[in-house]
Amino acid sequence: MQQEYSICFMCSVRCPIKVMVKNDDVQLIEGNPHAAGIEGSICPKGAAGVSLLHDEQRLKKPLIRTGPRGAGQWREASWEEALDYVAEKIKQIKDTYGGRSIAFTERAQLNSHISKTFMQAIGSPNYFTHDSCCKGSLNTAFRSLTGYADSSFGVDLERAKHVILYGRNYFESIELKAVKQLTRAMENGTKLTYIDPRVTVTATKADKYLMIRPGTDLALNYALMHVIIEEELYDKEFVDRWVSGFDELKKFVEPYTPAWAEQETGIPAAEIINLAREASAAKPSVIFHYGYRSSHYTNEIYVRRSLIILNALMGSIEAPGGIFIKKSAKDIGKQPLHKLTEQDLPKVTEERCDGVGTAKFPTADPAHGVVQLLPQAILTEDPYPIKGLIVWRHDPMLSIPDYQTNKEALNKLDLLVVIDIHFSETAWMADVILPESIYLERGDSIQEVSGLKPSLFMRKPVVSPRYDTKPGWEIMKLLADRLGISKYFPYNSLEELWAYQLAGTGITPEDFAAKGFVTLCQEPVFWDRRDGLKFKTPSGKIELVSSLLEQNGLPSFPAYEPVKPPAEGTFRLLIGRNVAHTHVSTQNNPLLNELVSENLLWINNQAAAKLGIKDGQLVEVTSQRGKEAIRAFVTDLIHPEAVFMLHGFGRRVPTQTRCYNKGASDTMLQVNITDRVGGSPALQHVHVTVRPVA
Ligand SMILES: Nc1nc2c(c(=O)[nH]1)N[C@H]1C(S)=C(S)[C@@H](COP(=O)(O)OP(=O)(O)OC[C@H]3O[C@@H](n4cnc5c(=O)[nH]c(N)nc54)[C@H](O)[C@@H]3O)O[C@H]1N2
Ligand SMILES: Nc1nc2c(c(=O)[nH]1)N[C@H]1C(S)=C(S)[C@@H](COP(=O)(O)OP(=O)(O)OC[C@H]3O[C@@H](n4cnc5c(=O)[nH]c(N)nc54)[C@H](O)[C@@H]3O)O[C@H]1N2
Ligand code: SF4
Ligand SMILES: [Mo]
Repeated sequence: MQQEYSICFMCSVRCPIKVMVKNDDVQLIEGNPHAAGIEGSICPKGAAGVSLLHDEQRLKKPLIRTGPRGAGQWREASWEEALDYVAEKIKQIKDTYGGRSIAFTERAQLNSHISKTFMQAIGSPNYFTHDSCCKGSLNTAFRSLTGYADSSFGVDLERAKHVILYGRNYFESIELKAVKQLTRAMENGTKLTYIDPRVTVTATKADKYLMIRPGTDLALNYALMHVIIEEELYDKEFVDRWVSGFDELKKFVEPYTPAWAEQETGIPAAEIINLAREASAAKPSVIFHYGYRSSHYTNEIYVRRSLIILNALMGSIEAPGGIFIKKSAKDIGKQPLHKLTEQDLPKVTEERCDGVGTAKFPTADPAHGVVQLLPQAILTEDPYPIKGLIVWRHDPMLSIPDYQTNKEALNKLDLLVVIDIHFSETAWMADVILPESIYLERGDSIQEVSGLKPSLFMRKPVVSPRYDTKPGWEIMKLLADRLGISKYFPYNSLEELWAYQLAGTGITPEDFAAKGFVTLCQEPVFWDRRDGLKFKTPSGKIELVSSLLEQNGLPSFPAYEPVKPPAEGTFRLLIGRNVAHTHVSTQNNPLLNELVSENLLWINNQAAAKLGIKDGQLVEVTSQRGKEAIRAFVTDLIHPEAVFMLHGFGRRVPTQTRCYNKGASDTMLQVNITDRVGGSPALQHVHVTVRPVA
């Protein structure tokens, strides 16, 4: 049996793995025993990579649509024919409407520098990632306060004395390393406070669980700041040195007392005061976790800002056991990996179709765009027509709220190309499907992981492709060749791509053989909190009164306004993930489908009793956008104002037989509204009615 090191891709956390291979087949997948923090462990999804490899229902050959969109009529094509077809259509659209009329969307990934290069070379500004729908508002919150994107921050769970999680459901919506670190820390006495309208697995592990009324976290945080400032519990030295706008904050939070917040959140004032005091007692080794998914409400950016500000008040930024700025290779004086985007590419001056980076949407991040605005841009042709869309490792049909509108938008395109491994709902609408080899069958661009100890990780093929599939970097190169832009893709093989990235670093692919990764420094790097912090704001400080916001006429501290509560007889629809599934990717995986084959509607027992709903009964959930059937889970573990379902079920693609029509789709019910400052969709701004199905 061979042993190979690579990187998992059953979700985009990308844990380092060890794969046991025999006769060109995978026997077992485990965590990489050499990787700090992981030490050999793996999650259920990671282990189920074997069943993805053997799945007969994944995409096997390029397909060209023969019937109406969404009718499921295809013919198999050779790669030559499929790529020629796509290139010809791109040329036609480009000639008629200009390069800007081609959009591209992907889940940000290791090869994103290739996708960005492709878009720039064809002259389009419309490169999107999934990011806005995940954590766009968190990104803007971080940039508004520190000048850094959210991806530049990490949490030092291992050394923290007190961790406070706001719906950051670590033990179900996992990052393996963080789960291990938090568990170890708790064994050593770290305190965990968990705040969620729902009793999750993480809640059951916490020292203190607070059931908050959905959508009121901002009220809680304003009251916490009120107590921390009034009782002078903040880190004065840190605030004096690194924070600007403190006096404005002090004045602003004055009216937001714990008694006021109790009315709004349902959390007793005494608990709020207690939390402020306990957290401060642990400072600076305390983490007010800023969250991961930040696509809940329209005030999301201000919720996320309030969490980051709480850390600033605790002085926990760049303190051991606090939140830290990730160090890149460059930060520690090492040559970073080369990216294709460093080349002298054609300048694209057109404005983006979502308005990001212009006066229409000045605060969201143009590096990602705001992808949930794409369906409207396609439908209205405002500011100009979008006629072609390339989708790589993303399922916008399900990952952008409001399924029916997404469908209308995709229907309007002249060209929809999907690069996936499964028949996603978006692939089902495509003109051409280009099947990618799965992560066990392909290599990708080498990954530079920033952090306290920056390192490089390598994904490499561990078995040969089972079907007529190709790696995405090769697909992009073959398309580029046909579009006359191949000079920007100076590689013909994985080895050449790696060599391009590694040039001048002194590191070779062989250096990854022993452990699967190369560490660029041995000891964790913290910057000096007295003098060495490097914030990227105009003032070089953490700007509570934000230059980014104020320059664009937006407030740094808007007066608290409640998120619209559900009317009598309706519920707020909350969503989330669980440990057996990745978003919309794994519901059809043979093993994972066996673990969790449908989602349930969590509903409060008293609310259910009023509606005559019994545990396990089929119910109909209706919103202003759609209607779905799902079985009820009647419980006192959820706030009475809310119902909850897992994302990713209620699937409509019949060839995915294991998950077809199982459970309900949140996307079908959601409304597409955006936090116009932060950039995330407000996925939980939807109110639903629930009734038993006889
Ligand atoms: N309605 C609703 N929308 C949401 C969310 C929600 O809870 N509800 N959650 C949001 C969040 S937090 C996120 S991160 C996003 C995630 O949104 P997505 O990125 O769309 O979801 P995923 O399930 O990660 O992956 C999407 C597609 O990638 C494909 N895929 C998997 N591996 C590979 C591969 O190796 N190569 C290729 N080419 N394709 C592959 C899968 O088959 C799937 O079709 O959704 C966001 N949008
Ligand atoms: N197993 C698994 N792990 C994953 C992923 C996956 O797909 N599967 N995806 C990864 C990705 S991309 C992401 S973004 C993260 C997501 O990780 P998390 O951000 O932890 O997100 P969710 O699973 O979306 O869970 C959100 C939680 O927020 C709670 N919540 C809802 N409304 C409120 C509210 O108003 N206030 C508070 N305080 N809580 C509320 C919900 O009840 C739910 O328990 O998970 C990552 N890890
Ligand atoms: S969390 Fe699980 S599925 Fe995601 S990368 Fe890590 S092992 Fe793979
Ligand atoms: Mo996410």
